[in-house]
Amino acid sequence: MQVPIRYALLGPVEAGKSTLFHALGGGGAVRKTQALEYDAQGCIDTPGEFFSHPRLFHALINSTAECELLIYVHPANDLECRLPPGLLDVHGHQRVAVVISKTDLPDARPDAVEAMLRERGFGGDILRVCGLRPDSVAELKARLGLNSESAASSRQTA
Ligand SMILES: Nc1nc2c(ncn2[C@@H]2O[C@H](COP(=O)(O)OP(=O)(O)OP(=O)(O)O)[C@@H](O)[C@H]2O)c(=O)[nH]1
Ligand SMILES: [Mg+2]
Repeated sequence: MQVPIRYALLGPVEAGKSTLFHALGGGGAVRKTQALEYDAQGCIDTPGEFFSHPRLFHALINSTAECELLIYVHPANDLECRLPPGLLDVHGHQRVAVVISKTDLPDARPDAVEAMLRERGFGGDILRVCGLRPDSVAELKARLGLNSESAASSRQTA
């Protein structure tokens, strides 16, 4: 039997996490996220505040421990990264993906943001998305390996 990959969305306030969560199939209304929100598969949307307050890091780390994939979402018009170094590396088994969001904004500077994130030590693929465009979200979903039809996107059980 195949079970969908469980992922968690993390990133600053207003990065577009809930918009993505909804578009990726997590359901629920997109409104200010007040607490951890789970979909039926156990995927998690987190409030940006969890990510900004060091006192809440342990909650973030513990509650996302069961996820195979952490998706760090960073807006294309924000040249500052407040991600504490190493926060996403606590659980060695997790894949970490970086997504630059809101690429449609007039002040979006995805190349500069990507360079800044690389300087902060993010290796691997840095993907881009406009969470308001279904085609862009579909492409992101495929690149993250989250398409449920694809065998590679699922973890095998039994
Ligand atoms: N232009 C544009 N606006 C977006 C995009 N994604 C989200 N937004 C808007 O940005 C605002 C914040 O989006 P959310 O998805 O709620 O952001 P969030 O990261 O979940 O925010 P918190 O829950 O507060 O941490 C909303 O008004 C969205 O409609 C995008 O790709 N482009
Ligand atoms: Mg939210």
